[in-house]
Amino acid sequence: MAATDFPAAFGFVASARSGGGRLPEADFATRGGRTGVEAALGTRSLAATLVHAPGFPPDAAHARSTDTAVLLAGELYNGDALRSVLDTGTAGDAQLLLDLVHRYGPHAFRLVNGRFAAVVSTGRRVLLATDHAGSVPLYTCVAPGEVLAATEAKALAGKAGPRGFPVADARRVRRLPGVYQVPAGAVIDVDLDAGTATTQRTWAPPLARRIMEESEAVAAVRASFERAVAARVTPESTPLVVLSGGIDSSGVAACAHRAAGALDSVSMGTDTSDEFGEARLVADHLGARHREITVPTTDLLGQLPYAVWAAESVDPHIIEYLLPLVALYRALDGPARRILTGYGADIPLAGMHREDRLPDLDTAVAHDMATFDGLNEMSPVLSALAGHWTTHPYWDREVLDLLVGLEAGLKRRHGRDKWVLRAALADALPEATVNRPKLGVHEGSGTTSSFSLLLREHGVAEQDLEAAKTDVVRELFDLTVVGGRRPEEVSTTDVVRSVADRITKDAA
Ligand code: IOT
Ligand code: MG
Repeated sequence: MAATDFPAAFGFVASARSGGGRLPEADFATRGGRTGVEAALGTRSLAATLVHAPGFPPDAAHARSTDTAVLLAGELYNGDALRSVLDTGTAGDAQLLLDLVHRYGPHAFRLVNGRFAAVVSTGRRVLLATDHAGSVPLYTCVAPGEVLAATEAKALAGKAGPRGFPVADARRVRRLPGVYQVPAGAVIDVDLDAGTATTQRTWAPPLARRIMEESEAVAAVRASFERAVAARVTPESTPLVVLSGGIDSSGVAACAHRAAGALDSVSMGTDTSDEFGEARLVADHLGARHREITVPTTDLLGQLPYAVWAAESVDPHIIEYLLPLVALYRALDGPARRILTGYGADIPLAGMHREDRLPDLDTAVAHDMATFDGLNEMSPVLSALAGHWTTHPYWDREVLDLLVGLEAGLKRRHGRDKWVLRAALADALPEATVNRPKLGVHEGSGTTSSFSLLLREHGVAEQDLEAAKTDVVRELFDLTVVGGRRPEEVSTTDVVRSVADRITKDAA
């Protein structure tokens, strides 16, 4: 492991104030070393606690000039392009952002392709910025004279109260009054004295669709995707891919192997269900060093509090997708890893949408692109609770723009779902992998069915299952994110029992 294997910081809690600095302390799910940093900027200050890979000081995560300071969690993938518009050769992602902000102001963030959350204190203004996908969640609490910001909502629990000003266009966080989530692809621009804020969008999903020749589309997808994977692989270490053996993660594995010259892969299953054979086929084909991890189903459901604590999401479907991954990240022993996933490929390609009609397929794409924000399904905290850093190449800004914008007939073609992706990766993978139908992680691991079974065992009727799952996830959110309970102190069974009792009483 080397310093450059990881972003300089995974997360932060920050305070931008008029007056002297106040170093904010907070609880995080993100594991790592903590370093306090402080910039005095004349009559203002920016102070923060950064969470980072242990043993590596987060120097590249903060930068300052006389009147401006920048904090960054995460990483940038188009650093070379960004440097090309500056005269200086800068080192470190935060310094690069600082130089860009000097040149472009808040519009700097329109140029960046990355996985990050950032805070900038400049003049009387505080800028709070997310990447296009909001893939590193960012929360804030604003009052005249002080802006608090953190990459986890729980870090702001109890810090806002009634003094939190409303922030236009930002999402309120359940049961945390005064705490708001910065939208995906946005810069919130706060006037520090007044505590007022305006939001500027730096990215929006394309609404138009491009018509392309088959071969042109296939080549464009392959080239763009290879670039995205290569940007996420570091020279010093072997990448680890979480591999189901489906086309999405197998494509990541093939390109990561190509970019790094070596590959580790890992596949997760439960005692009821796994995709080990399908993943092994791909690992053998690529010559990857491959591992299989089996998590007993009761352990898996017992980790629901961790999934909700990490994701800070109250969507039960999303939690079912994320739970097996959280369990997998927690089961990885050994040193911290840089992990690539195939997560998110199904959204621009409507891979979860099992039907042939193109109008419905494009409706699904448009719907999912309009509703992903705030679900936190790409949050780095899901793995950072076990010290690992994840990145999702299908949601690279360039790949995503391309995939979303392809006309639906390239996504469903020749009787195949995700056709353009399958064709783009055909020469790099076994034929059986290229043609394999979609199986969601929640299905492949049996998560959805075992969660349903647990509720039925507690007396929940079939028609109440969805509502019960929603209530369980909300209750877990209220306990761990709002209430500050550690996930190891929270019992899935107890929460399921109390939700089931309430629902069966209501039904009686
Ligand atoms: P799925 O596509 O099955 O899994 C997402 C990623 O998790 C895979 O690409 C792979 O990297 C990893 N993974 C899945 N199963 C395993 C396994 N058994 N072992 C190791 N790694 C595994 C849900 C889903 O079907 O995941 N995610 C969709 C859709 C999200 C919907 N969100 C939304 N509409 N906002 C996705 O696009 O990833
Ligand atoms: Mg997938």
